[in-house]
Amino acid sequence: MKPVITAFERSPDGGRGLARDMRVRWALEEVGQPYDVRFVSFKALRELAHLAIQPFGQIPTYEEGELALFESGAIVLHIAERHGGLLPNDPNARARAIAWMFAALNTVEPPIFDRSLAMIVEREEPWYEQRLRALENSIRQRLDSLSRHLGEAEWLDGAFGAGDLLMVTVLLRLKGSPILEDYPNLSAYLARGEARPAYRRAFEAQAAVFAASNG
Ligand SMILES: N[C@@H](CCC(=O)N[C@@H](CS)C(=O)NCC(=O)O)C(=O)O
Repeated sequence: MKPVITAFERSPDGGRGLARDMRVRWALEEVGQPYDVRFVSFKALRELAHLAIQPFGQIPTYEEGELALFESGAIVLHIAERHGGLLPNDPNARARAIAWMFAALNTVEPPIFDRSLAMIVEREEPWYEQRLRALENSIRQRLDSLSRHLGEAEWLDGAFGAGDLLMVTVLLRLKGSPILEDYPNLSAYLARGEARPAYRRAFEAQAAVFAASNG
């Protein structure tokens, strides 16, 4: 049985891979699991049928038989636990890999996401420049640490895994910004993630939906 995920019918990111269904698509592509997509409008996100599987009225969701899951991190973890290739078998390495998944979503993503949001909804506020600077300082603190940890390594902890997959999708939001360009090893890390064939397939699938909805 193919799992069914949800994605925006018309993504506000312009098909740049920033909507969080991208993570789930990428994980499914990495493990070779075919999937179906149910497209939802912003209106449908608020309807009871969707709220029954995503209490916060967001995408992505993941349905497979009796299981309905929400939260992109939980979905990626579920996929990684059910298939080989995204988590190491050694228990300690596996625990560390899961720690990197949390680090991506809990520690690195918040200031990056808040900056993107501020650039959209707070631009006209009198305190916008100050807020932007504060968020960019927070991002730099996180990137300093991430860059130091990564050093010249290819991936965060040994082979590519679910932690890298989430971290790359988080850094993607900084693509092309001068902030990321100050960290050549992180820019190269992002490019390595984007160059993975499974990433390309996921990216093209979600970009095609955007192109069709605007064509
Ligand atoms: N923590 C959630 C965040 C999900 C989320 O923010 N989804 C966005 C798209 S990337 C969404 O559905 N936004 C519409 C809304 O919140 O109304 C996850 O990782 O799944």
